[in-house]
Amino acid sequence: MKLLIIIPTYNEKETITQIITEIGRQVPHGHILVVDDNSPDGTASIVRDIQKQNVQVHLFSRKSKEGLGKAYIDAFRHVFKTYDPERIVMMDADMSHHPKYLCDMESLFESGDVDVVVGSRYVSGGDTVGWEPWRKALSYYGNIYAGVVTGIPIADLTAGFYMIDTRVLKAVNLDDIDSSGYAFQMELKNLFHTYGARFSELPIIFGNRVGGESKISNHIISEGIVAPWKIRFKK
Ligand SMILES: Nc1nc2c(ncn2[C@@H]2O[C@H](COP(=O)(O)OP(=O)(O)OP(=O)(O)O)[C@@H](O)[C@H]2O)c(=O)[nH]1
Ligand SMILES: [Mg+2]
Repeated sequence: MKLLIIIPTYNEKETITQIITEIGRQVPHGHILVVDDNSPDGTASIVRDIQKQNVQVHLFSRKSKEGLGKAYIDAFRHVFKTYDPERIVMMDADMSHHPKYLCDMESLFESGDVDVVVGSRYVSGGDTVGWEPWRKALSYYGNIYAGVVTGIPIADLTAGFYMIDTRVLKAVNLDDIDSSGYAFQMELKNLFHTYGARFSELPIIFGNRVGGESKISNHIISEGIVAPWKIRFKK
């Protein structure tokens, strides 16, 4: 398997069909693994229906919602054992990370000198559209703050859209991560950076979710404020 796209879901029945269809259009060779935390809205049963028509769609059902970080780490271990793809994509289910960028991410890999491509809002050509001004400012200044505190040379440290060489993901110690949300994204990038992974940031336009509800909580925001200091002291 060359490419496996992991999509974590919690109550994403409104967008899951759209994102799977669009991924199929953009990268027909890609396999998709939906990692669902027993969504009460029945997201998993929609995926099971899609699986009847599409053998490239897979489902990993978890018992309960434990946050994005735990869902991804559990899924990575399952993927290493079950599929072992050449490259892994991490992306949200709500169409904020548009599948049209997947081909460009793959092209960046073809050069042979990239291990991790990050879909970035904060490099030239990238942006966020549809967010309220407070959220845009929180994300923009939050990323500057995180960059200064951690020293990691990535403009979008809270980005959740990646294409990763599986060898790099296998090489880092995922047990080092104990957070979710924005903090998880920063900790994961820190592991790649410490390992010496070669990054490339692809400019993306991050759109507002096209349906369903945000899972952001005050806990996720406050964890994100503390995370850069935890990373700095770990280094
Ligand atoms: N499996 C799983 N998925 C989750 C969990 N929390 C969030 N997600 C998924 O992670 C992705 C990102 O969550 P979002 O709520 O979209 O976070 P966000 O994009 O920062 O916030 P919005 O812009 O408001 O959508 C979505 O696909 C969610 O369904 C969780 O606890 N378990
Ligand atoms: Mg979202």
